Amino acid sequence: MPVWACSGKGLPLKRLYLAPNFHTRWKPHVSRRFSVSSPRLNTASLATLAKGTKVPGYDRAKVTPGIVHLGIGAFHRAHMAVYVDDLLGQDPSWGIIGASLRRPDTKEALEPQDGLYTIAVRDAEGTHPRVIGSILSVMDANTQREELLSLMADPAIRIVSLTVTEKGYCHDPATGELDQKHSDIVHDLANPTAPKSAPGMLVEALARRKAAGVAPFTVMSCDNLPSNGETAKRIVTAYATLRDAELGEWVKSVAFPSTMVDRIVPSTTDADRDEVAGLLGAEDAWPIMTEPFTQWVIEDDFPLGRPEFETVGAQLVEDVEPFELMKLRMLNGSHSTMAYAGYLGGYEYIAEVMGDPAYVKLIHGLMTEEAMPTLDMPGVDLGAYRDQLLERFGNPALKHRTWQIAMDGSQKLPQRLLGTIRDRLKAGQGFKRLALGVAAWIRYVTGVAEDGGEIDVRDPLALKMHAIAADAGDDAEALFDGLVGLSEVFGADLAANAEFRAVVVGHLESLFDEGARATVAKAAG
Ligand code: CS2
Repeated sequence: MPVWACSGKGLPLKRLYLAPNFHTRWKPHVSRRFSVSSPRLNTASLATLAKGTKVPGYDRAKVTPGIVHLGIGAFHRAHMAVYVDDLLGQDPSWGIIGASLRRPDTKEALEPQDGLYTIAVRDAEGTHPRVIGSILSVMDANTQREELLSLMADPAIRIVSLTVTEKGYCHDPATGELDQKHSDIVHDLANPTAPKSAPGMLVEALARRKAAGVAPFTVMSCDNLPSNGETAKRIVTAYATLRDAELGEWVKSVAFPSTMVDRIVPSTTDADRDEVAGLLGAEDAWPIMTEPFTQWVIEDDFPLGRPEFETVGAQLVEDVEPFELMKLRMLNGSHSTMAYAGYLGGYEYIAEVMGDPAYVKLIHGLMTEEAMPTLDMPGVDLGAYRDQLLERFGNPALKHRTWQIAMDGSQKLPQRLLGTIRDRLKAGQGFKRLALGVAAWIRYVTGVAEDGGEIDVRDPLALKMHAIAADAGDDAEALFDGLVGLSEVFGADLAANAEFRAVVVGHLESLFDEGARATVAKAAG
C-alpha cells in the first residue's frame, strides 16, 4: 500500500506529488516573450547598451577556455565568473565553459546571448548593472555529455570548479561520506562512461586524462560544505575506488583546494528582468541580482596553475577551514534559522524578518552567545563580522525569500547548526537559539503552515520526511523521534542526547501551541 494512503493524520496528500514531478512541471524563464523594441543582450548589441553600462573590457574573441564549471547556476554567475571576468584582460587563457548537470535552462538563456549576462548589484542607492563576459558557452550535460567529457579531458582545461549544491555531492550529510546507495551513484557505477552525477563526471573525465597521459585538472569546490575540498576529495576518491581500485589510487594525487565563497544571490524574478532591461536598453533572459558584498577565500593548491585571483580581491591562504566554519556557522546558520522561523512567522523575505526586533535579537544572540565561542579565528574581529552580516541580511533592496533558503534543509543543517550544537554540548554550554533553528526546521518540514496552508517543502528527503510527519501528526515527541532519527542527517549521537531532545521538543511544542513569533520572542530573551 502506498505510504500516503495510510497516513490518516490530515496532512495534505497532494504534497507527495510535488517533488517527483517538479522538473517536468518547471517552466524555464526563457519562455518569456521579449519586447520587440529592445534588442537581446549579445555581442552585436553590446555597443548599443545604455551609456555608462560596464561591459567586458577585454577582447572576448581572444579568450580561450581554461576552466570547466559544473553547476552553472546563479551563484557561480554572481561570484567566481565575476572574479574571472576581472582578470581576463591580464590572461585570456582562463575563459569558463559552464555546464548544467540537470536542466538546460541556463544554456537556453545564455546561448542566444553569446554567453553574456548581467549582474545587477542592489544597494540603498539603486541597482547597478554590469555585463559579464567570462562564460564562453554553456553545455547541457544531458544532451552533450560526450562533448563535455572530452572537453574536461582536454589539457587546456586546468581547473574544474563546482557549485552543484550540497545534494550534488551524493553524500551522507552527517558524515560527509559517499552515499553508495544514492540512485545516481548506482547508475554511474553501472554506466561509468555515461555518468549523471558530479562525482561520476569528474571521475570519468579524470580516467580519460589518465588514459591519455594528461595530468589531472584541479578540482575546486565552491559549495557551502565544511572543508569542501577535502569533502569533495573523499567522495570522488571513494567513487573512483569503487569503479576501479587503481583509478582510485590515481585520483588520490588530484588537488582539491578548499574555498570559502560568499555572496547573497536571491532568485531572479520577472520584475528583476524588466528592471534590468530598462537599465540596459536590452533584454537579458537571466540577469543575476546580488548584493555589493563578495568574499572568496581559496586554499592555494593548483598544480596546473591558476588565474591570479589575488589580484582581483580573493584571499589565497594555506588553510580555509576556519573561514568556512565561520561562514557556515554565522551566516548560513543564521540564514537557515531565519528561513524556517521566519517562514512560519509569515515573513516572505529575509529583510522582512530583520524588521522584527525579536528575530534580530534571536539572530544576534545566536551568533554572539552560541556560534562565536565555538570559532577559533585569530586576527578576525568576529563582532565586526556579525554586525556586517546583520546589515547584509537587512538590505531591503535584496528580495531574498525565506522559502528559497529553506530548500534542502536536510543537506544543510549538519554544517550550519548541528556541528555548533555538538561543540556547545561538549563544552557544557547552552544552545537554545540554535535548537530553535532545528525545531523550526522540524515544524516546517511537516508541510503545514501556521494558517493550515500547504508548505511546498523542497528537499531530497521530502517524501521520507512527509511520511514521518504524517505518522507523527502534531505530537512533538513523535515528530522529534522520527525526524531526528534520520541518521544520515543527525548521526546517532544527537538522537540519543537527552539535553538536545528536551530543548528541541520544548521549542517544538511552543511552535505548535503559540506559533513562531511568540516562540522566537521567548528564545531571544
Ligand atoms: C543561503 C546561501 O540559500 C541558502 O541556503 O544560506 O545561499 C547564502 O545566501 C550564501 O551562502 C551566501 O554566501
